[in-house]
Amino acid sequence: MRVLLIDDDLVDRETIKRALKQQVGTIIEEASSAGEGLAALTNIKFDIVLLDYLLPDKDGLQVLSDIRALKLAHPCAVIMMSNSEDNSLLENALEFGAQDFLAKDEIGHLKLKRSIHLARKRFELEYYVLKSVEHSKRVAKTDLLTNLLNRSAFETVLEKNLPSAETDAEVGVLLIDVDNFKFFNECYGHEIGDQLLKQVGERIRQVADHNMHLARIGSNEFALLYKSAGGDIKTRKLLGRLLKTLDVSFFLDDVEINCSFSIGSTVVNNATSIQEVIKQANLALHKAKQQSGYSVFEFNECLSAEIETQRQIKEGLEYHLSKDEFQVVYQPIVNKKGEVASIEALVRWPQNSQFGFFRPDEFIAVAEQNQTIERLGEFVFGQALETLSRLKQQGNAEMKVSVNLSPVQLNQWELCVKLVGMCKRLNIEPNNVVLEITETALLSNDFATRRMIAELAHAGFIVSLDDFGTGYSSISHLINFPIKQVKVDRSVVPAKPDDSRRTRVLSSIVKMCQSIGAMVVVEGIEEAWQAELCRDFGADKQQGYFFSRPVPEKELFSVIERTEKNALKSVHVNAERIAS
Ligand code: G
Ligand code: G
Ligand code: MN
Repeated sequence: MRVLLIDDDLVDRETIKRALKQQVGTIIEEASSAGEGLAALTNIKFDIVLLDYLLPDKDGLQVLSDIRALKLAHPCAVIMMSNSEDNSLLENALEFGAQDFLAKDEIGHLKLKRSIHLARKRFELEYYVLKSVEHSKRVAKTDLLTNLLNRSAFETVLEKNLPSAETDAEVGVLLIDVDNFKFFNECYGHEIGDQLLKQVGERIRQVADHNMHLARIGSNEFALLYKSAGGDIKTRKLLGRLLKTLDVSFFLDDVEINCSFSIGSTVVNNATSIQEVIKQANLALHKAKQQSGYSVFEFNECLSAEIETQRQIKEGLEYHLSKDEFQVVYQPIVNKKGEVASIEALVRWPQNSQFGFFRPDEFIAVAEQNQTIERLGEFVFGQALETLSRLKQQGNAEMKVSVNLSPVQLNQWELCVKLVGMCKRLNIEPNNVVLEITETALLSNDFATRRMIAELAHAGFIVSLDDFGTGYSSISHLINFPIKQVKVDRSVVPAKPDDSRRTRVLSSIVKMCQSIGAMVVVEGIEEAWQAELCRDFGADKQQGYFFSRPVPEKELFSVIERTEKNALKSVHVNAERIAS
C-alpha cells in the first residue's frame, strides 16, 4: 500500500508515520505543502492520501477539489485530518470528496488501519457508481450497433451547431439511406443486415473528418452534420467522396452485396430550428428515394411546395376514392367510316375538390407510387363497363370501351381474375374491352408482366399498345406480345401539311403495324386534313379533338349522334367529289 501524507507539521507527520508503520508493506511519501502533495500525486500512483486540513499554502477543502480536478488515471481515496473536532468539518470534507475524517488526537494504529480500510472500500464503491453513471450516459447517446451517435444525440449536437443570427456560419446535413435494406435483411438474414449497417457506418466515418458528427438515426438511415463554409463546394466534395467510398461492394461472410444509396442534403445559413433542418433534409431524401438507383437530392425552396402538392394529392386520392367521387370522361374513337367504334375512358380529378385541382398525369403518378392506382384503376374500369352497358342498351351494340392500365396494375397477380369477374357481373364480353398499356410496362420484361398480359389476352381482352412512337417503340414488343392494336402517339402526327418527315413516318408505322395484323389507331387528330391523311394511309381508327374532346357520359349520346351525322355528310361530300 502506498500512502501520501500531506501535512506541514513535522511532529504530526512523525506520529502518523509511526502508526502507519505498524502495517506491513506500507510505503509512505511525505509532502509538507499542498503544492508538493499535488505534484507527487501526478507523478506517483497512491492508494490513499492522508490530508491535513490546515496547510500553509491552501485550505484542505480546496486541496480536495484540486485532487479531484486532476482527473488522475488512478484516483485514490482521501482521509482528511484535523486538530479540530468541529463536526461541520467532517460534513464539509465528505461533501468535497473525502472518504473519511479523523481528529488528529485520536489517531492510533488500529483507528488509522480501520479508517484506511473503510475509506478505500467507500472509494471503490463511489468510483464504481460514478463509472456506471458515465457509462449509461454514453450508452444513452450511442447507437449500440454502429457505435455512432444515436438520433437523440444527433439532435443535441445539431441544436448546439445551428447557425445563429450573429454568425455567418453554414451548417450542412446529409441523410444517407441504404436502398432496399429491407430486402437485404430478409434475403440474407439479420446478421448480415447488421454487418452491412456497421460497414456502411464505418465507410461514412472514414469520409467524415473529426469536425463532423455522424449518427445512425433510423434503422437504415445515417445522418452527417458538418460545417459548410464555402458554399456548395464543400458539400459537393463531401458527396463526391461519399459516393466513391459507398460505391464499392460490401463483403459480409462471403456474401458480396452491392447496394445503392439515396442521399438528401440541405445547407442552412440562417437561424432556424432543428426540426426545420431535419424536415428539409428529409424532404430532399424523400425526393432522392423516388429516383431509382444512386441518387442525391439537394433541398431547395420549391421542394416544399412540390411535396405539399403530393401530400394533398395523396390525401385527396384516399378521400375521393372512399367516396367514389372520381369522374370518368369518354373520348370517341372513330372507324374508317367515321362512326364511333369505341370510347376511351379517362379519369378526372373531382371538380370542386377541397384538395385543389390536379391533372391526371399528376395524380396518376402519385397513385402509382403509393399503390392507390389499383383502387383507382378498378373504379375507372367499373365505371367504363357500366357506361358501355348503358350505351349497348341504347342500341350501340358494337360499341367497345378502352381503359388505360398502369404498369403497376399489371403487377397485381389477381388483376385478370378481377377484371373478368367485373365483366361477368355486367354481362359484358371481354372482347368488347380494350386494355391500353404503355410501352414502359413492357420494358421490365419480367415474368409476372408477361404472364399477366398473356392471361389478359387469353381471357379475351383486346391488348392495345398506347403512346406508340414516343419512347422506345420497340419492334420486338410488337412481335413478342399478344398485341392486337397499336395507338400511334399524337407526336407522330404532322402538325402542318408540309411536314413530310412525320407524314412518311406515320404512313410507315401504319403499314408496319398492319403487316403484323394489328389494328392501328391514330391519336391527336385535331384538324380535318389530318383525319383525311390518316384515312388515306388506311389507319383503322382515329381519335382526337377534331372528332370530340373527352366528355362526360351524359354528353356521349349527342356526341355519337353528331359524329355520325358528320360522317354521313363527309360520305356525301366525297361521293360528290368523286362524281364531279
Ligand atoms: O386526358 P388525359 O389528360 O386524361 O390523360 C393524361 C394521361 O393520363 C394519359 O397518358 C392517359 O393515358 C392517362 N390516364 C387517363 N386516365 C387514366 C386511367 O384511368 N388510368 C391510367 N392508368 N391512366 C390514365
Ligand atoms: O396516353 P393516352 O392515349 O391515354 O392519352 C390520352 C390523352 O390525350 C388524354 O389526355 C386526352 O385528353 C388527350 N387527347 C385526346 N385527343 C387529343 C388531341 O386531339 N389533341 C391533344 N393535344 N390531346 C388529345
Ligand atoms: Mn390511352
